[in-house]
Order: sequence, then structure tokens, then C-alpha cells
Amino acid sequence: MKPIDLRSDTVTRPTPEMRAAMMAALVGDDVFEDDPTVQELEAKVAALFGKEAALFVASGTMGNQVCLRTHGHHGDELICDDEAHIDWYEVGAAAALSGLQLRPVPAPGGIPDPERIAAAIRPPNIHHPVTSIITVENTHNRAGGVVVPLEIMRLVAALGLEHGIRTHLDGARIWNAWAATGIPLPEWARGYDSVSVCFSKGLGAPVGSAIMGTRDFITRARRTRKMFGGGMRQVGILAAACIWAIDHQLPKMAEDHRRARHLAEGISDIPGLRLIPDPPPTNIIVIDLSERSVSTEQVLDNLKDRGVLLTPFGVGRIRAVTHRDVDDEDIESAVSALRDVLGKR
Ligand code: TLP
Repeated sequence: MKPIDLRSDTVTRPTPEMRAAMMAALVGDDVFEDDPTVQELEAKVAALFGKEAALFVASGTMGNQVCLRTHGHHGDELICDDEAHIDWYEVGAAAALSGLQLRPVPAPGGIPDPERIAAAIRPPNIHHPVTSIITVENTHNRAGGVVVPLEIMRLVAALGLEHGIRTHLDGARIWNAWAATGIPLPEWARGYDSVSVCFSKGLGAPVGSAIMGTRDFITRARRTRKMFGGGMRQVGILAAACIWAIDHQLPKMAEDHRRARHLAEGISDIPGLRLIPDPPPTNIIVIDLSERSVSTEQVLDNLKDRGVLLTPFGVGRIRAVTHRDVDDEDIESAVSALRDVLGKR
């Protein structure tokens, strides 16, 4: 029996129609900027977010890191939040690849606090690193798919402008912010010097992310991408999947949110279980079990025995993510499995 895979929204498989679009893609050598399908995707994404230019990259991590390397210099400091993907899940790349020092600032509930960020900006001093980048993640993964409100996005962008610091939006799941609020994509990107987005999460493409910014920024980022080994050749075959995903999957994204709420409701009365936040705002459900004297590894193993896959997500926490490849019936089965495994204290 096929497991109900809620480990991430990255686990989706390309649909037959998406594969057909990949098969039919016109391609060329993209390092020579000769791939028409990549160019179509880049133009489409830039237009979607109201930015001058975009660049196709292999992954969300590569997108973030190409932006950071293009904005900053070795020895500079980068302000991010203390639960940011850039801090937790990118293998120390900002330090390893770009020599950037991270200055993680608390962002309770995944919402950055502009006052704390302002206080973390280094005043000029011979002893200090130069604060050169501020990053924001939206939606926020470790906070449970929280949408960072537009007012906060604007305040952080304004801080960057005021202090001459580059701002970067890790928008791997910015599509979910759009789907949850209806606020148009260009509004989320406005004021940010760079934005990264992923096609391989809720949009369901097998591979691919894009970064955006001014034409000059993207020209420089293209060199950084090459330096990081990300200059790909007949890659229109992948860009075609991303174009298909934008056209066909983006309009359906709110379905994932409805299913996440459904899953959350189904388990909300299990004793000693807390959802972070409750209800889940988008497609990520973080389940906190720290009030229970259970091992999360054991819980995950027991769920796996019942055909339901979740991931560990920090001390006492596990995570479920809804996506295109789980339907209402799968959610019902996941609720039953969670109730079986966690129903009793
Ligand atoms: N997140 C993955 C894991 O790396 C944790 C997941 O399963 O959620 N930014 C954000 C906000 C992300 O959540 C991710 C992936 C990335 C960047 C990196 O994308 P990839 O995996 O394509 O490098």
C-alpha cells in the first residue's frame, strides 16, 4: 500500500500532464542563455512578482545562497530570525560559501520584530562586522507555515532602505502566503532586493527554484550561480515542469490549506497535544508533544507502521505537510492513525 506521505510538500511526483510538458519542451544551452523554455519561465516569474528579472536555480537552498553571496562580502554580517531555514537547514552555507556571519534574532511565532532587527544592526565601529543583509522567511517553516503580515514585511524592507542594507525574502512558500490572504504576489516582493521562490514544494514540480531582483542583480547572480556549480545546460526540460506547475497548481493551493485545517481539527482533542499555531494558517502542521512523556521517534515509527509518514521537527515536535499528492481520504486515514497512536495518554 502506498504510504500517506506528509513528510514535506517536496515529496510530490510529476503528473502525466507535467511530464508531457517536459517532453515537449524546447531546449538549448542555458549557460549560453540559449534555452527558450528557461527564458520563458524567468520572464514569467519576474512578471508574476513585478521584478525586473529572474534566474532559474536548482533548489531553494541554492537560490538563497546565490542571493546572499551576490549581496554580501566575506566577514559581513547577515541578520535572520533564529528559526530561519537559512540558519537551520542550509548546512552552514552562508558561512561556508560566502564567509557571512549569521546574527539570528528572535522572531516570536515566526514574525520578525523590526525593533529587534533595528537593534541588531551594527553601528559603524572599527571592531564590528558590517551588517549587509537582512533576510525574512515567508511563509515561515519552523513556525508552522505562518504568514508574516505584509505590514511587517514593509517595516523590515524600510529598515533595509534606511540603513543601506540589502533585504532578501526567502519565499520558498510565498505562494502559500498569497493563497492564504489573497494579497497579490508583487506586494510580498515589494521593497526586497532579492526574492527566492520554490517550484518543488506546494507547486509540485520535481526540481527548481527562482531568484528575482533588478536586472543588474540578476546579471551578477548569474555569475554567482556559475561559481556555485549551478550553470545548467538543456534545463528547459525542468523549467517546463515549473511553468506547468505555476499555470495548473498555483490556483489550487488553497486546497492544501483546507486539508491542513481538516487534519488539525481531527486531532485537536487528543490530550496533551498542541498545534503550533492552532489552527494551521497554511499547509504546515507542527504538532508539539512535549507535554506527553512520549518519544517522538517512537510516535513516528508507530505512525509509519500504520502507513503515515511525518518528520521530526525539533525537541518534542513532529511535522505534517499537506500537498497535491494527498487527498481528503488520505487526510481521514492520517487522522485515524494519529488518533490510534496518540489518542491515549
Ligand atoms: N525546506 C525543506 C527542508 O529543508 C526542511 C522542507 O521539507 O520544508 N526555504 C524554506 C523556507 C524551506 O522550507 C526550504 C526547504 C528551503 C528554503 C530550501 O529548499 P530546497 O530543499 O529546495 O533546497
